Parts: sequence; C-alpha cells; structure tokens
Amino acid sequence: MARSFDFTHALLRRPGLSAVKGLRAGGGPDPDFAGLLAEHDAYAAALAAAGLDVTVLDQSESHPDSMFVEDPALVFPEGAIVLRPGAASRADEGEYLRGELASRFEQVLELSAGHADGGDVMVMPDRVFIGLSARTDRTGAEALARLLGRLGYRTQIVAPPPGVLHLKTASSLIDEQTVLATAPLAASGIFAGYRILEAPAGEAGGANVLRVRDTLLVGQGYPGIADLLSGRAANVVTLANTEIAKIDAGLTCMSLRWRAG
Ligand code: CIR
Repeated sequence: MARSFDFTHALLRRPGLSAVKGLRAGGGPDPDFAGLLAEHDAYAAALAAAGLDVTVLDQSESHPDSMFVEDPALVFPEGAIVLRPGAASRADEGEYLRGELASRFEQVLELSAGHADGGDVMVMPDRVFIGLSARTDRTGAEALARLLGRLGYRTQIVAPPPGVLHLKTASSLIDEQTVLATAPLAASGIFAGYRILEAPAGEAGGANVLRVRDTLLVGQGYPGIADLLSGRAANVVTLANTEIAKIDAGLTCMSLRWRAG
C-alpha cells in the first residue's frame, strides 16, 4: 500500500529575476539571484534523485513569489484544487497555474471563498490539517475542508500558535506516525496521537523538511535536526536554503507533489 509520501511526480516553477523581491515578513536583504537559482536547481535534482518525475515550469516575472508553487494549489491522486492565496501580491497565482493543473488532473476544483495557502495544508496519513494563519482565514479553511471532503479526505482545522508564516513552516511529516515540530507547535496539542520530534532550541528555522518516498530533504545548518532525523528515512539529504530563507521559504514550498494513479 502506498504511503502518503510515495509521490511519483513533482511540479516546480523556476524563479524569475523578480523572485529576489519576494515577500518577507521581517524585512531583510534580497536574496542573491544566482544563489536562489542554484538552490532551486539542487532541489529539483534532489527530487529527481528521490525517484520523482520532475517538471520545471517557466518563470513568471510578474509573479515574484510564484516559485513557491505549493501555496496556490493542492494536488492529490484524485484531483487538484486551485487555492486563493492570502497575500494580495499572490492572489492570482492560482489562476495562473490552473492550465498546468487541468492538463495533469482529471478534475480541478476551485476554492471560491476566503483565502487559503497550500503552506498551511499538511497531508497526514489519516487526515489533512488546515492551519489558520495570516494567509489562511476561517472562511477559506472551511471552504477548503468541503472541497477536500469531495475528494474523500478527512480534515481538521487547527490554530497553530501565532508567529509563523504557515503551519508547515513550523512542522513536517516525517513518516506515517511521526512529525517534526517546533517547541510551541509540539506543545499545542495539534499533533496528539503522533510521535513528535521536537526541533532543538535555536533550530526552529529548520522545522520545515520534506519527506519524499525514502528520502528526507533537510535544510543545511541545523545539526540538531539532522541528528534527530538520522535513520528516519533511508536517505537524509541536506540542501542549502539560505537564499530562499531570505524570502521566508523552506523546502516544501517549492514543489507540488503527487502520486499518479
Ligand atoms: C511568501 O511570503 O508568500 C513567500 N515569500 C514565501 C512562501 C513560502 N511558502 C510556504 O512556506 N509554503
């Protein structure tokens, strides 16, 4: 039986030059474009090495944050959902992606109310968590829960402790029973019933990791997290993410991943 992270395909979008002007909550310097591209290339190569069929779409200069394809859509073997990202500058990214989804999925559903970012959606083996955030409001979360129900998924709307961009900024699926979470999220009770690995003090920034088949992709510079995850998957691969981190991004945001039926 396929595990929830036994993906076969990934869809990415190359960063354009405008990506260096991507949104960031805390101000801070622009990322270096060559560095951003190198991190993106290494990420695409790591997904391919993990066994995925990887497609990289052309960049969009008019959508600075569009390399973070995870936020404007959700994809499942049963179909795709076009979301309504909560940041004004990202609002039409879902529409921009719709054609690509329609050519790959039998059904494409549309979020029609409120706002929701894919970064707030965590697909677990037994349910889909939808986190409320500055990008995902209750109207959007409830509308999304109805759409996920149509695709056959059980959902749970959760309110993570404030201060993070997305639910998955602070937590990640490691395997069918296990999550990695920052201390506040670990203490929140959201993951009751799962085995929780808590990100060590000072390493909250590394809590976004990506499980793909037998590989775990982990950000560079978090030795405690690397230790914690060692042996949790056949391959634990460390990737540089200093440039994407300057625009508040981690490893899950840069791809849409699904298992083709
Ligand atoms: C943004 O603020 O929307 C982008 N600069 C970063 C998006 C990161 N996406 C994610 O965590 N899913």
